Amino acid sequence: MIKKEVLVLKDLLGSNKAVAKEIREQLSARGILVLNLISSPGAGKTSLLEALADLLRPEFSMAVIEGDIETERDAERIRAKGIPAWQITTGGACHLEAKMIGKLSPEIPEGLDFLFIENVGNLVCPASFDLGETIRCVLLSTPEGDDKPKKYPQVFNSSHCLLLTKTDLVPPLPFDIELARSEALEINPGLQTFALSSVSGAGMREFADYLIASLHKLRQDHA
Ligand SMILES: Nc1nc2c(ncn2[C@@H]2O[C@H](COP(=O)(O)OP(=O)(O)OP(=O)(O)O)[C@@H](O)[C@H]2O)c(=O)[nH]1
Ligand SMILES: [Mg+2]
Repeated sequence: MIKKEVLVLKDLLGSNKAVAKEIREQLSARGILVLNLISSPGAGKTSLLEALADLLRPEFSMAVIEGDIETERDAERIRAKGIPAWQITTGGACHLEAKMIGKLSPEIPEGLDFLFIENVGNLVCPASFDLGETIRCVLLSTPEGDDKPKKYPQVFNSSHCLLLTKTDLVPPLPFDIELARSEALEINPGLQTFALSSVSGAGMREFADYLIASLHKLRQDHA
């Protein structure tokens, strides 16, 4: 029984990987930088996107795919900023899968610069599912505690960048930014790390510049 379940999971991950590869190839060839944002519920993913919208436009265009278990609320927040957004409601599933993104691919407009995918709030399951992103970002917010990288290593290990969010709350919160950063880097020395706040704006320009540089690199690589 256990062996059968393991085989089904292997099969699911294998077919997800194949679809993700196709999405990455197609969207990269179109010059679109795809980002997958992963975090616990409430770490600040939608707030980050709202703040980024102000920094990236009008020079760059962006669109957002929102993943949630229920409600259209996050997509409505993004649309209120004048940004196209699609909401995927999983009805209980704790992560997005590549086939869900694949279904939306034909609707993604030509000439788009950035496609952000906000995953379902969960620090565990989304780590196993490639969505065809070029950059995977894990967000860790200061109220969650600086011990999380060592406790949930897979998502830090599989990400390209780490965003330590809500830095405006330190102090009074006893979150050690350098400890969280160094423990995440022990797990994955290649991580690009940023400490930022969507509320105060601290660190946001640096992150936006990283995104813009990554977009230029993607286009050079696919020229
Ligand atoms: N102080 C502070 N609060 C923030 C910051 N970013 C987000 N918040 C608050 O944190 C709460 C959750 O923010 P969201 O952006 O909705 O978080 P999320 O990760 O999108 O949440 P889910 O989609 O439900 O997983 C809201 O009350 C935000 O106002 C920040 O940089 N500083
Ligand atoms: Mg959200």
